[in-house]
Amino acid sequence: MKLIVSIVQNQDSKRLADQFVEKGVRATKLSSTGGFLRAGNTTFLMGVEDRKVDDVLELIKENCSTRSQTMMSSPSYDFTLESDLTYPINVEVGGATIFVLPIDQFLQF
Ligand code: 2BA
Repeated sequence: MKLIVSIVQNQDSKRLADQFVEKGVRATKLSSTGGFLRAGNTTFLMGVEDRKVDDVLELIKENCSTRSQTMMSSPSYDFTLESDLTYPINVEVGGATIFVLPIDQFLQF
């Protein structure tokens, strides 16, 4: 059995959660925040039998899109002439960031 941790954009999370229910994939949905953009995203935790891991990864791939997001550059504090100027930068946010981990034990009481 594996633990799949999948960080997805909020825009994709409802559709993905619906797909998990429809396909019988058990998942826990957590509200999370990206460390870089400081914007909300969604983290799914899934305990998945080894033989189903590829199917779940495919399901995530099909339901999550890469998007471009604009953020303002951090203000500079070096007091040069341009110091107060911030400017927009485009950041490509992936459809899903996924970790697949081995599980030692899976228990339910
Ligand atoms: P954020 O940390 O908010 O990052 C959003 C996007 O900003 C990233 O998209 C990446 O394109 C860019 N980015 C992140 N850190 C950067 C940096 N130091 N310099 C320049 N650009 C940077 P993704 O890579 O698709 O990541 C989407 C979200 O997945 C991340 O949101 C974070 O919540 C999570 N994530 C990505 N890689 C991770 C990792 N190695 N460990 C834990 N969480 C991760």
